[in-house]
Amino acid sequence: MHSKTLLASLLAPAAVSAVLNDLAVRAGLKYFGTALGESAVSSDATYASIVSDNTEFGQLVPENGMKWESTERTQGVFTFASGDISANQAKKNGQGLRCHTLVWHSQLPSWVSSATWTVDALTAVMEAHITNVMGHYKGQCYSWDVVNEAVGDDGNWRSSVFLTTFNGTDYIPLAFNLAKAADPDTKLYFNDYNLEYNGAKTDRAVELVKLVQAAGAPIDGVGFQGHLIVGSTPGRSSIATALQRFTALGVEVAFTELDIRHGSLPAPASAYVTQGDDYANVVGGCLDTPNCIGVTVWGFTDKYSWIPGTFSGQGDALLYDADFNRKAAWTSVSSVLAAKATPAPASTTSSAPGCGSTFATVTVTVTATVSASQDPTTSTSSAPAATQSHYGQCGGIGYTGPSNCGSYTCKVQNDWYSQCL
Ligand code: 9MR
Repeated sequence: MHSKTLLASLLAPAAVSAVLNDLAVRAGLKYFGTALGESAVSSDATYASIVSDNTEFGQLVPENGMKWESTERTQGVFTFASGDISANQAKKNGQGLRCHTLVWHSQLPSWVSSATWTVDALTAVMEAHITNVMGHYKGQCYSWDVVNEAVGDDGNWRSSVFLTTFNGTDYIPLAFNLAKAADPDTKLYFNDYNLEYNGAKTDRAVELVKLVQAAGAPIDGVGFQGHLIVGSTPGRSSIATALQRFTALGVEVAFTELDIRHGSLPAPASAYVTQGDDYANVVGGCLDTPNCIGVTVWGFTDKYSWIPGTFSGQGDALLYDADFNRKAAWTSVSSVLAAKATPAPASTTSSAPGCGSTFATVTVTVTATVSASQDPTTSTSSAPAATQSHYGQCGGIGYTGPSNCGSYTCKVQNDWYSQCL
């Protein structure tokens, strides 16, 4: 069923110009995804149509709908209407789902954050929350952010009702154990920001993974949120180095909330080019890291972003502008993905996101004749003149495959990628 859905969407006219997830999958990632704004998707038709396109975004994460204040604002009363918006969208559109988040000091209702608890009482509260929320979404989440932002900006453990009550970090392995019991088949993540700089905060996050592992608790992944600033974003190899400190511990990594903001607005035109370079470095660092499994942007349009409300005068951090035009940053991301993407072979099985807890493998059959020059194991000398298939690559820097699209037209998507449309 999902194969048919995906195939239909690949063949639908609306899909032809949207490529980020397609390119990401062909470059070896599981997905390119976005946070979904729960109110924008129901009030803005343009937003809804882009966020529903699984060739552009193969994975969704609710921006707010699954947080504690959304799901259990009153103790013992669970509401899933807001979280279900993303889950239902993902299901309907054949997209994967990251689920966010369970144990976090922020967006925590005051009945949790302001009370004084014993360890036993707070353990029971955590267990009820994790069991109910994960139980509701069981089988739907590729991953859950079990613990969010447990490290402070200075590299010390972040102060919270959890750290205070447990008089230390025991709440962290506890949360992972509770999560495993609630849904054994989802990936369990620690998620935090500013890990990209490889400083004291990154050191502490490495320690966190080790302490969970040493406690015998399960941890599958670390999310690099990636809330970064134009011109101050680390370079590609530095990003890869930071990511690889975690993959060396046996966990996967992903960018989970990527946005790169201008420090002041209006920004000069040159800053939008720099922003594109910064995005390319982040995505490139992930591509350079085996076991960096995907990239999720924290929204896709500057029309809706948390940044101006938090950092006054800053913003324009996303891939589409406020009028839904693709920015230089979109082209940079698509280019860096396309540079690593393998050309579509004659008949291929490609990994694409599915509706369940994993990214399903679907078979996409295309009718391309693959030229010998596309296959590094084959001599090019006797290659027949080839025709690329509908939606296949037909040009771009470094591309050596067929440029003839037969009855279709080869259209330039960016410097690195032209496509038969
Ligand atoms: O984008 C979210 C915004 O709408 C909320 O008001 C805010 C509340 O803290 O949370 C934002 O999302 C955060 C995410 O859940 C965790 N990492 C930082 C994100 C940006 O603040």
